[in-house]
Amino acid sequence: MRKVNVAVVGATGAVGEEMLRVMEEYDFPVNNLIPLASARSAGAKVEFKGEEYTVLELTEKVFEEKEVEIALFSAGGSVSAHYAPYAVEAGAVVIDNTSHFRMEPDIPLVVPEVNPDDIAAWQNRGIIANPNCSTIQMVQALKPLDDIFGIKRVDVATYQATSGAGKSAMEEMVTQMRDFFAFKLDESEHNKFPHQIALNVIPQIDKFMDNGYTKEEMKMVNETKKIMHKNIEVSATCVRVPVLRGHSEAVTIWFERDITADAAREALYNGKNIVVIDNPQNSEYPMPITVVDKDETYVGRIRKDIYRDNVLHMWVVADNLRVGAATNAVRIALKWLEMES
Ligand code: 25A
Ligand code: L14
Repeated sequence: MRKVNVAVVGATGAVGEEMLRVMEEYDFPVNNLIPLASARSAGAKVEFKGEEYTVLELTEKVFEEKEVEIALFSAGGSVSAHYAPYAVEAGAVVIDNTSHFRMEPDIPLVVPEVNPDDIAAWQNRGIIANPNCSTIQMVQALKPLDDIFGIKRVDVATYQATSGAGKSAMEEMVTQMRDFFAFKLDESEHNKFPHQIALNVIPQIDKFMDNGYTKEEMKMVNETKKIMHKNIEVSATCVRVPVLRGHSEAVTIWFERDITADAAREALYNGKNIVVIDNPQNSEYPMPITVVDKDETYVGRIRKDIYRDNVLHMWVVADNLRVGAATNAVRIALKWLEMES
């Protein structure tokens, strides 16, 4: 595979740091690595394949100056909105982790295990969007089931880690835990979350919309349909839990055809980048601590509905910074390279 110049925008953030690690592990064919962040971090060092790289400030001109061919963006929606067009103008393909471009009809929204062929539409605007973390792990587990049994409807409740909201959100939770043990929790601050997150559970991620759902919940609704090319009914309740890393989901699926737990397990065993851990008698099922640093999506607690033969329940867990962000972006980049070379 030919070697390319790769920029990581947000290289000092929770997802950006993970992108460097995943590219290293996948032996991504990097010619020159260009780590970019805000002026706050310019001059900082990051390590990649045993070498030190200096973080540069993100500017409108840097993509052209450094002859960037692939630009991985993970520095928030407003940063992508402003700078992605400059990267495209300079001839790079942008793989964007934010929600900014996802629902634009001419921009592909890709999970390589589910809709790899959509990458070809990168030509339209020079941009490929990376879905929301909770959506990625869910559609990866839905795909092998949909192929055989036909999905009509999905009801999901998420248990989302603090790292989804970035590094400073993880720090906020750890600070509150420290304050708890110093008997100072009532003085502890919260900026990243609408309430204290340590020793708590918050049924709100992102802002509320007029229909009573949050933006995060509506992302799962809209993105699932776009990725799966199918008008599946989705209803989501997204909840923040005091976990640093690893999103969990309790998923209820309504099928066109009747299903058994064994048949579902069999289909999932054959799913791409899916690991089944389902031995409840021995208390074996995936948990956030099971999936840290893993590149697969884990499924357990697979069981049929008590009342209906066409309804199944399961538990889906993945590392949100990897499967839900960095790994998916790097897999898109590899597929893009394969197609373009
Ligand atoms: O704007 P949004 O959409 O609400 O997104 C908010 C955040 O979500 C994360 C990411 O947080 C983003 O900033 N994010 C984005 N996509 C994500 C995804 N798919 C995602 N999280 C999960 N899944 P982050 O903190 O992990 O990473 C931020 C990175 O972006 C760089 N950055 C920010 N603004 C920038 C910018 N780069 C260029 N131009 C800008 N205007 C950021 O670099 C980081 O690499 P940095 O230099 O700003 O931050 C370096 C370190 O500084 C700390 N820090 C962050 N904010 C502040 C701060 N310190 C002081 N004051 C602050 N306000 C952090 O610890 C950071 O690591
Ligand atoms: O849309 O706060 O990709 O957990 C992913 C992380 C939105 C916020 C996205 C979180 C972001 C979400």
